[in-house]
Amino acid sequence: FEFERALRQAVVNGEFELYYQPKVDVASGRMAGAEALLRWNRPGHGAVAPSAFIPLLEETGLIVEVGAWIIDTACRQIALWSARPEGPVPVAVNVASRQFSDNQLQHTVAEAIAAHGIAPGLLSLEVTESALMDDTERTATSLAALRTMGVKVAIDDFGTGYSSLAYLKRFPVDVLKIDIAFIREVTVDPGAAALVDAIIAMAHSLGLEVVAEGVETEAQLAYLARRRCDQIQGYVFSRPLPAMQFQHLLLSAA
Ligand code: G
Ligand code: G
Ligand code: MN
Ligand code: NA
Repeated sequence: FEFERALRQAVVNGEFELYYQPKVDVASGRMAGAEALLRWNRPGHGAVAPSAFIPLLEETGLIVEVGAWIIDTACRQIALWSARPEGPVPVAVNVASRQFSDNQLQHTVAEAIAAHGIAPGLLSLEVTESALMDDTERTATSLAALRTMGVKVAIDDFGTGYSSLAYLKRFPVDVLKIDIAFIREVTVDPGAAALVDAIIAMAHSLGLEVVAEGVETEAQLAYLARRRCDQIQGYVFSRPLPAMQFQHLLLSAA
């Protein structure tokens, strides 16, 4: 409970920070965007592991308030990078299922886009399969409204959630992100490789882009390039970085 109180204070005290992990276009090798990842610098404790506080933010519902801060902060960063010669940079933020539950998400996103004057297509939302399944009607309505605004939608951790693919028709999306578990095995397990091949083929036949997550080795990267995966994200290129360091990388790669 002390931890929960500290989390509530963290919002007020500005202890949260967004890190940005590059997404790289496989064909050209160029940076194609970033995923924003939440970090908590807890005074007296240092950086708290995301796995130690993000689930709690979701369980307590604090993620709705923190999520609004995340969306606003990402949009401010998009505006800053859009004004630079090495920009613009499309940025993806993660959205938890709790953020769909009050129908406020569209308004939160619309306000942030307007406040910072960004092109809506530079923002995308990453939603896990299980979050999509939590409250299907409401989530489908929200996502449709967001896509009408021009915001992009990605399915995160694809392949780990539900076996039914029917929802790909129900939730019109733009991007599939292949879960790290498949990428980890892709060069050693023929079964994982077959699944990765199938996901890429299916995504492309549906007109979706595919991003591979958690790419750590040159061998994984080479495999994904042969299979025409669109983008990769992972330690092979870069860890998540503070905004300034991301910007330096952007400049040196330009
Ligand atoms: O960042 P990794 O950096 O360790 O993140 C761990 C987990 O926390 C991942 O499942 C990631 O999707 C989730 N996560 C990271 N940042 C955010 C965020 O801003 N919002 C939500 N809802 N989840 C996040
Ligand atoms: O669940 P989601 O995909 O939103 O979160 C991405 C998570 O993956 C973050 O925790 C991020 O730090 C982590 N990550 C990013 N690249 C790599 C990688 O190459 N290897 C591993 N093990 N984790 C990664
Ligand atoms: Mn994600
Ligand atoms: Na993921």
